[in-house]
Amino acid sequence: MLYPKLNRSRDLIDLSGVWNFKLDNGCGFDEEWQNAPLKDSQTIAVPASFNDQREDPAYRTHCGWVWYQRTLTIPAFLAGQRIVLRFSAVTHFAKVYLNGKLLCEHRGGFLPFEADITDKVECGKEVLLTIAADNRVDRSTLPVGNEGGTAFFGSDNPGIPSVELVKSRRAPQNLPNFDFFNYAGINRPVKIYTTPAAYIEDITLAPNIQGKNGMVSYSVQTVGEGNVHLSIHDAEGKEVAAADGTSGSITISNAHLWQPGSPYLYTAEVTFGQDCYSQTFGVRTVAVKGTQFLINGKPFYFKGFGKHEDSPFHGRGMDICLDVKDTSLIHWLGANSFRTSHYPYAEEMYDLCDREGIVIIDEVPAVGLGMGSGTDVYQAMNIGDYHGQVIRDMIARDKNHPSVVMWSIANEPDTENFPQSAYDYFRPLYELAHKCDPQNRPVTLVCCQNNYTKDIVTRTMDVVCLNRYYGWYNLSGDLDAACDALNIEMDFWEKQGKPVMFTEYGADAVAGIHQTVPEMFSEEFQMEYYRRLNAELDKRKFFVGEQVWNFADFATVQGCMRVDGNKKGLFTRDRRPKLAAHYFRRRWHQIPDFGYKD
Ligand code: GCB
Repeated sequence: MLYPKLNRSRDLIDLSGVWNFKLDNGCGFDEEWQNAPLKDSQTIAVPASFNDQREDPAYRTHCGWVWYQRTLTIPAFLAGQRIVLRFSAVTHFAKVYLNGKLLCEHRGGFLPFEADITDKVECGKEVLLTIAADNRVDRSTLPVGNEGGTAFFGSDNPGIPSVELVKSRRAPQNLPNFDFFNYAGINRPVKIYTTPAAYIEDITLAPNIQGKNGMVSYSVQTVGEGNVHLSIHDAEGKEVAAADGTSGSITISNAHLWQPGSPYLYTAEVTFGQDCYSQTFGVRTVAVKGTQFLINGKPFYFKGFGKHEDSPFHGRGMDICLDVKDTSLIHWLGANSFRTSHYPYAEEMYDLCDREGIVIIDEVPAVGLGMGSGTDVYQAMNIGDYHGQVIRDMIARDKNHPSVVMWSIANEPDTENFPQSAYDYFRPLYELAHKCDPQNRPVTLVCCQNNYTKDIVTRTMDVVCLNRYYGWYNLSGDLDAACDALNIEMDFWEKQGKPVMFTEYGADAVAGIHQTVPEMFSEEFQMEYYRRLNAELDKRKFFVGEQVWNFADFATVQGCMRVDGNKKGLFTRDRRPKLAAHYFRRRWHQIPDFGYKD
């Protein structure tokens, strides 16, 4: 799916701003709120999560539908163009109405959807746009909610009659089976774009390297009559290659490669009849060979983090200034990569990373699948087809980004209790991801700390990605024991003959707590934890990356294990460095992107 752009054939209207908003306590659809201006509405910023925008506690605890509304007028001069209404993400389920009529619906809170409204609006005439968004998470959503149970890190000791009774009486609640606040609403931009009647629907570019040249397979999907012309421009805007036709292969002589730290971008200028579109791309390859992760044929070492889209006031709302700041901090640290834990991020971040030379592991919102449920979720949950659709949609959206080097098809599913079921569930999804990707990038699944000897899924991935908390959730505070246990597990992985990396390891540190003798929750302990574990990881040649948990402190559901959110950040939520950030800054500037373990 193409990102909406303004150019000589396409107009673009951004609907960001202050909209009308109302929480629905159950009567919105019966009263048909979509048909008329919302009564007693409140103002709300779009894009942004609604949850932290007002002091009403219901904005944090609401479970169900919320309504957004505004009027708009498509300019009269756009008559004759094809007009499309596009949502970059509405969390988690959306129904869109134009003048009270249902235009489209979309399941899933982290990927774009759009609807052709050419025949639904009269240019020059005002229309009422209403969006109903559902923030509920349950066993049919990704991420997964734990209806009937407790939220992640919630604690209800079973069997206490008064507790059980109160739970059975209380109104439905969102009980996320994941450790980040369930920020919801119109989290990303809403835009209208136009195209000519015959238009370019999609562009796919798959680069390869042959000697000094770049070979780019391309295909252009179009609707309507016309001829496709494609012209490749270098970073200075000079044409370096050209071709005609909807698909083929094109050679860039003496190509500049895209690589972490040196992000050279080409642009494919595509024309089709009256329409045109510019798609940037990089010439680079990604492959796994033995125990190495290769970018452009060279062994790459991941230095970075799992992140979240999370910030004060905006919640999970797209914040381009924060994205720029975060990429600046990534460079400041000497890091080179992050994982989009635990959902695909806003498209703008991928563009930025293409330009900044930062590497991304791109993850679907499949988090919370089964952990703690005690049942075979793979049999009990009918979610595989939807999970596959989300993988397809994410790859369709992000396939052209050179920054994306690996797909993650889940975070911490249960791979231990029902190993065969887990394997039967994930194997087709792994194969699907490979099949969908025109660049055939490596595919992984991020595995929870578990009995790794029973887990038969993780070891079948292209890269073994481990979340490990030795010294924190296990062997808490005892770093000697943590290192011992880590080494025992690493001996196991060494035998598997795959590249292995940490996609999470970490310790909470409350900024400002200092100790001469480091204990848990102090900044000193967090730093010491990393210093000790890294010394062990450095001894392992097959170990290809350290992504710490987390880049910055972030909001979570309330719970007795969380003090004002998760405090495992190297930075505070407002991006102030903790001691561990300074430690990693010293360490990572000395570790090269390529050839670290040679
Ligand atoms: C994990 C999860 C992550 C949590 C983290 C923690 O394993 O993948 O979502 O936030 O642990 O801090 O507990």
